[in-house]
Parts: sequence; structure tokens; C-alpha cells
Amino acid sequence: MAAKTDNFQSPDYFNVDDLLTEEHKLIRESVRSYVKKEISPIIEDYAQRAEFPTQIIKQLGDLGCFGPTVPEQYGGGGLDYISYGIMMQELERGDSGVRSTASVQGSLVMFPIYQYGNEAQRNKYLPKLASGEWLGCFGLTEPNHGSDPAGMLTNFKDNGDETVTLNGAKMWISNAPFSEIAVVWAKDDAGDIRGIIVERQMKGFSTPTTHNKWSLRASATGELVFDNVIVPKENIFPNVKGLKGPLGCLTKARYGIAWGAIGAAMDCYHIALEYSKERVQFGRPIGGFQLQQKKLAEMVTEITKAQLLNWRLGTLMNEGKVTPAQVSMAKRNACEVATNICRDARQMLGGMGITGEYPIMRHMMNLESVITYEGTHDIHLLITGMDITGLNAFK
Ligand code: TGC
Ligand code: FAD
Repeated sequence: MAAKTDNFQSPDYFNVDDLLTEEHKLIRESVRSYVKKEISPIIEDYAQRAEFPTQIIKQLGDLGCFGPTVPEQYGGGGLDYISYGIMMQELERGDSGVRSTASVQGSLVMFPIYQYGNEAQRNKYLPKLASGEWLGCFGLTEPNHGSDPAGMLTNFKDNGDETVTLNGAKMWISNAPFSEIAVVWAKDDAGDIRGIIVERQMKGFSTPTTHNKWSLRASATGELVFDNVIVPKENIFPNVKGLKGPLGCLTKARYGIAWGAIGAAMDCYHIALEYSKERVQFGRPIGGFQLQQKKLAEMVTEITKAQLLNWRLGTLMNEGKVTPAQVSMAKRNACEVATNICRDARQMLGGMGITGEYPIMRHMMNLESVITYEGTHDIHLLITGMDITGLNAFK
């Protein structure tokens, strides 16, 4: 089947572009052009084959999508959070798995190395991760500890020399099968959660691939298995202890998802709008029927509200004033909006909506992971509930 031309333009019903700088718009254009040239033509086939397009690792590095907010001296982009959000929006417009690759690398691997690591760790890992020479992954979730990571069992014991011995297992880890390094959260002898960098070649470390996913098929997911892995103590992050370490990374990554999921929604809206003007039934374009207009009008309304929410969230991030609960609200809202828009868009395309000729069904299936990972929809609702009532529903 011949590849369809990707003529995506993002909706801008409330002139949100006026709030962006010229640099923001240039970044958007460059990532959008990349997605049109390198992602749209290939991604459906990779998703159908459940294969990770490994060539994107270097491409995303070259484009500056890995660690855009990390300072330039470590290979990052030194950019602001609106720039980062725009990148995630455009990447997820192509495919959530592509955005996932960049989110994990930037927010969950490079951010903790930069924020919690020492100078030697920063210099050793960040430039190679920024350029895409190395891919990293983030291991928090375990088979029996997903929403409640505080109960994790993975642990390391002090060997009394310059090393520790790591044991345990993580599951559902994005990028794991292709990662050179893993940022792993594990308990030390005192029972404190610590971050430790595990390298692929370390003996006893393996990353079995997770198969049979119906979602994020073009993203590689795997387990991290640690069987008496000897890790140098110099790989432990010196500057953080406790669950606030991984949760601090998640605040950055959830912020990216708030923008990213709206990118997927924009793609579905754009396609449904175009289709509704071309598809003729009962002698006229289906876009002329009130029921279809209702769907389109509601889609663009929700996208516009989310765009404004994301922009404001980005300014709060830039000013260092954001709260994790605000990020939770935006992540939850974006996932809900995007999921609903994908479903409505799919219906608007009738039978064509279920085919790979259009990206809608792929986005829809991807979003079932996005609404679950980085904190489920219900967990984010409870975070908002706790924030507004002061009462903790988790404990
Ligand atoms: P709790 O006692 O509330 O908090 C422990 C400490 O952490 C602090 N904290 C945060 N810090 C920074 N950012 C946040 N978002 C934070 N949330 C909490 C908190 O202040 C406290 O600090 P301190 O100094 O007092 O120690 O912790 P809890 O055990 O009661 O758990 C709270 C809960 C349920 C909200 C948390 O566990 C949670 O968010 N669970 C969801 C787990 C999750 O999101 N997992 C994601 C795994 S990674 C992933 O999915 C990557 S997918 C990537 C991709 O492919 O794109
Ligand atoms: P559970 O925690 O078992 O939750 C099951 C259900 O119970 C959910 O609906 C949940 O909302 C609900 N629930 C749980 N607790 C409560 C409560 N207190 N009140 C009400 N309802 C509750 N993790 C990583 O560490 N790194 C990664 O790179 C990563 N990538 C992922 C990629 C994919 C494709 C997927 C699907 C997951 C990934 N995850 C990753 C794991 C992800 O973060 C977890 O799946 C998620 O946090 C939920 O954990 P769980 O699947 O164990 O569900």
C-alpha cells in the first residue's frame, strides 16, 4: 500500500502560537518535519510487526530531543520546558512509542543523572545519552509493585569493598531490550530507596523482551533481571534517597506526556476533519451532518483547553513554581481527552478507521498504555483528591 502523504497542521483555535517564541516555533517545525519525513512513512509497518525502529535512537539524538532541558555542557539542549513540551507533542503526534523513547531517555535517565548524580557520573553518561550513542531505561515498576513502588523488593547489599550486589526484577520497562544502561531504583541495606546505574555488560544482568502487546507496538518493552549483579558503588546516585528520587523524575516525564498525548489527539482530529470533508454519504460530505460536527467541535474544544493548560504548566515549570499535583492533573486530563478524541475520530472514519491506512487505531491503542504508565488515571485522580482535601486516600 502506498504511504499516505502526511500534511498535518496543528489546530490553533485560540491563537496559542502568539504565546510561543520564534525559537519555540522553529523547534516545532523541525520536529514536525522530522516526523513527516522519518516517522510517518514507516511507523505503521513497525507497529504491525511489533518492532522497535532502532534507527530513531540516533535520529532523535541528532534532533536534540534527548534531554533538551539538560545544560549544553553535558550535551543537552539548555532549552526551556515549553520547548520540551512542544517536542513531545510533535513526536507523539507521530507515535506514542517514539515519544516514549524520548521521554524515558530525557526525563527518566538523563534528568536523574544530572540532578542526583555527581560530576563523574554526569560526564561519563550524559553526552553519550544526549547524542543517542547510548539508550537508557528506567526501572521502578516490579511484578508486585506498580502503583505502589514504595514496597519494592529489588535491593542491593554492601560487599564491604567498592561494590554492592544487586538482586531483584523490574517489569514493563520501556527501552529495556536496547538499553546500554538502566537507572534502577532499589533498596539499600538500611531499606532506603536509592538510584543506581546498571550497565548492560554487567554479569547477571538481563533484559528479556515483553511480547504480545496490543499497545505501543513500535516501542520496545522488557524486564530487568538482576541476579547477583556486582555494581561499583560509584554508580549509586549520591544526591538523593527515598521515593522522592524516582517520583521527581516522573514529574518531568508526566509533564512531557501532558503535551504528548495532545499531539496524538491533534493527529486524530486533523484526520477526522479532513475525512469528514471528503467522505460523501447521502449525497453530501459527512462533515455537513450535525452529529459529525458535534464530534469535531468537541474535539477542537478539548484540544484547545488542553493546549492552554499545557502552556501554563510549561511557564510554571520554567519558573520553578510547578507542583507535582498540577502535573498530575495535566497528565490525567491529556490522556482522557486524547483517548476520547481517538475513539470519536475512529468512529467518524467508519470501517476505514480500523485500518492501518490511517493512524487513528494505532494512536488509540497506544493511549491505553499512556493512560496507565507514569501513574494510572485513578492514581492521578487520587493525587488531585489528596491535594485539594489534604486527606490521603492511599494510606
Ligand atoms: P509519598 O509518601 O506520597 O511520597 C514519598 C516522597 O516523595 C515525594 N513526592 C514527590 N516528589 C517529587 N515528585 C512527585 N511527583 C512526588 N510525589 C511524592 C513526597 O513529598 C515524599 O517526599 P519525602 O521528602 O516526604 O520523603 O509516597 P507514597 O508511597 O504514598 O506514594 C504516592 C503515590 C501513589 C502518588 C506514588 O507512589 C505514585 O505516584 N505512584 C505511581 C507510580 C508510577 O507513576 N510509576 C511509574 C513508573 S515509570 C513509568 O511508567 C515510565 S513509562 C515511560 C514511558 O514509556 O514513557
Ligand atoms: P496496578 O498498580 O496493579 O493497578 C491496577 C489497577 O488498580 C489500576 O487501575 C490502578 O489505578 C488501580 N489501583 C491501584 N492502587 C489503587 C488505589 N490506591 N486506589 C484505587 N485504585 C488503585 N514502569 C517503569 O518503571 N519504567 C518504564 O519504563 C515503564 N514503561 C512502561 C511501558 C508500558 C507499555 C506499560 C504498560 C507500563 C510501563 N511501566 C513502566 C509500568 C507502569 O508505570 C505501571 O504499569 C503503572 O504504574 C501501573 O502499575 P501496575 O500495572 O502494576 O498496575
